[in-house]
Amino acid sequence: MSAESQQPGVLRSAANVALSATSNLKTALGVGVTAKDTQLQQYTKTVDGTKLTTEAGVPIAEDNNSLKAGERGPTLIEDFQFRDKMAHFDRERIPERVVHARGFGAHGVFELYENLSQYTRASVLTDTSKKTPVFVRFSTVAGFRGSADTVRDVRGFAVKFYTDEGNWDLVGNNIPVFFIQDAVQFPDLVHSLKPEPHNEIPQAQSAHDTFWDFVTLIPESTHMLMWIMSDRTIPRSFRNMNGFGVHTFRLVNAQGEAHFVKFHWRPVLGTASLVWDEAVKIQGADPDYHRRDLWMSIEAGDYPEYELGVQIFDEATAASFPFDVLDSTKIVPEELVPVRYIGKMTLNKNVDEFFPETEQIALHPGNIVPGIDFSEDPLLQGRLFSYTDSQFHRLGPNFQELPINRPVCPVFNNLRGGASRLAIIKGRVSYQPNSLASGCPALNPQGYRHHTVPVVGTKTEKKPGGFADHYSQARLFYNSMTQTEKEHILKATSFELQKCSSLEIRQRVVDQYNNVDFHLASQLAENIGANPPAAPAQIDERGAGVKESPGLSVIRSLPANTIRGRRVAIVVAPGFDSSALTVHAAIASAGGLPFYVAQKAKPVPDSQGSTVVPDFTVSATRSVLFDAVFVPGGAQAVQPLTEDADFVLLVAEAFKHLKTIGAANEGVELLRRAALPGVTIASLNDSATPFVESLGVVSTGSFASAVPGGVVGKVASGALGGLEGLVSKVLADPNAQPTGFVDAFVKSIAKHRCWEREPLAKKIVA
Ligand code: HDD
Repeated sequence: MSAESQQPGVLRSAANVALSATSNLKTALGVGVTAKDTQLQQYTKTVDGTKLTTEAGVPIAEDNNSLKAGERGPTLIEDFQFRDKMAHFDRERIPERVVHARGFGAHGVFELYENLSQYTRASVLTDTSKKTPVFVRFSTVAGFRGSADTVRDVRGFAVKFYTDEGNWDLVGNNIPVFFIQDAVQFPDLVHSLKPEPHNEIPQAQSAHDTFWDFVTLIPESTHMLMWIMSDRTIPRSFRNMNGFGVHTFRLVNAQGEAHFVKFHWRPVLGTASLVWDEAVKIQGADPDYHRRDLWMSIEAGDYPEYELGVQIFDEATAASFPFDVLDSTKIVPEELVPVRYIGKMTLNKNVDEFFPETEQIALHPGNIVPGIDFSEDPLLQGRLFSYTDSQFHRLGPNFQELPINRPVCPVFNNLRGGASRLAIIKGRVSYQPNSLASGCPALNPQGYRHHTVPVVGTKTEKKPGGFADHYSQARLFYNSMTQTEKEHILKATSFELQKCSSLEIRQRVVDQYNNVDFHLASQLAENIGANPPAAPAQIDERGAGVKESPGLSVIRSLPANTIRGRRVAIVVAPGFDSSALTVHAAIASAGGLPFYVAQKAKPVPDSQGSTVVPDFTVSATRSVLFDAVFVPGGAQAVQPLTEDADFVLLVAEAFKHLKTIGAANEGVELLRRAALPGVTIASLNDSATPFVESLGVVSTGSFASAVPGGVVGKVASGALGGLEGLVSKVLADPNAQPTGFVDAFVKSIAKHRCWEREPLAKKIVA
């Protein structure tokens, strides 16, 4: 049974059954069975057909009533079953991660497209025949374990590669830069971001005084502030999110030659975000929105995929850049070093149990393998201490022995003892060098060697000179945004600062932002009651390396050619017409997820007498949980929908959030009732026009006019076969022009949002 179908108010439909059948089929075919899966099997138990025992294996006859002296008590301490059960329960929780406490993980495989032996001897990056098992944990940074998924925050994107030369962890974020340059400031940064210590408010928010107080006192945060105030920090899903290793690392080849490298992850489904009002509402409608999406897509066999990219450059090239590649507040623009996509990660298995896998996974940027090395980036250097220390605290000294952390290659060394040690190692030797065990475990000449780097200079706390440019790349980021994205940065910052009580801090943000853009700072001042800057700040922009980098903009980079994973609500009431089935089939055939939404949790008959089983009732869901809405026609079907405020809200809110709305035949009446600004619904007229699209609203030609961002349409019954072909054609070729309603609807969904509609959407009350 899928996770979603277990939720109250969520019904199990034929579509869901089909999805889990696919998943079972994949499992039966052995897709995703890796060395790590086989290893984990040794520790995995199922309860089917078993009988209850204590942890000591003693069979249990009574578990619901404790042992008492007489029926009316008191309870006896000799009830070992009660004592053990209670004592274990009392210790079920371990310290949550001090940052990135809320996370969600999955297993998968990494496959390499091209051999990088010119640069590295790491087998994971040189052997294209290998399928390296991986575990990924996505996370938010600030919130506690129980916080909501869609808060504005950086997302962790941490991958453990179980290579045959040991574990390599790429512990990155969905943003390629960081707030600070030196790890010594990390505790201060985190203290400022977390809930304030006196009252532990607010939860999972940077919108409060202490955060903005701190970041306005450290100008190196400016670049990252632009990123976190952008829509990158409210991703649509983990499947629509980039990942970055952030730091510059080194690749070292078999000859001992080193190159610098930056790591990137690119989601195959494209990068996409929520809009802010939607993100806020999802926090209430489904706090598990991101984890549920990941879980369900894997259960459905629609495996999330990410391509691994590298930017490789030598030290001389690095020296020619106007910024320092050891500074984690800087990117290396793609225009200077293009990203080469060298492999793909596919997430194909959900965990069997959250705690032993996702909670106990111990990720650490210090876990590297021969052929990969660190750079001298002071932020990275500090991380190398913090993570092991953190794992000792959370999981104890033998955390590497936990099943999820075990490498898939042999492990032999002279570490011994410590709490909860598992390995039993024969013999009396636990030191090196030794002769009593013939020198074993012996040193391996092919083993890890640190790359030799000449070091000169004076012992000092000073930063390198190149770390002093705090604004040129912040400007590069801002200037690379579309107007829509610039407005979102302004709105997000204005929102956050309205939650800051200190006028002095608000003013400092305006002054800091003036180093990025005069207009942005002036508008911000206007919004938050601060003084506007007197004049633009004079900044030497050459430090950025390039003037503009379109790839930094999500809107400019979105490949508009897939609806995979997009959720479409099809509203149905008794008597709905056949367009619902046509659209349902077309969405599913294009890899989208169609769901029937009805008034009641019982089968809904269509105009021909057959029925569909609703997936959701309208009162138990909300438009924010879908990417598009479709309203079929049907003479009797639409009238009750127009009289139910929940359905009217479903359409109005989808419009506000710039989503595609489709309506066929009488279905346009629900759009009329929602009073969509800028949308004029003409009278019913069976004209030959196949559809009208305007601003993401698509309809049968005769019903809608001047509808920004939507589709309304009339769908000929029995036309599914032809429509299916058209749908795949418009998705394969982004320039293909839709000729029918369904392909226009699907193509509009693939665009994700209709940004042109935003000025009108502001007018809608939803
Ligand atoms: Fe960190 C967890 C990413 C700087 C100290 N960090 C953690 C996780 C991610 C990152 C994704 C969660 C891993 C998981 O899912 O278990 N951290 C980053 C990135 C950074 C960064 C991309 C900057 C480039 N972190 C950073 C610094 C320090 C830490 C400078 C300390 C000096 N991070 C930690 C930690 C955590 C952690 C306290 C919390 C629990 C854990 O490690 O396992 O050690």
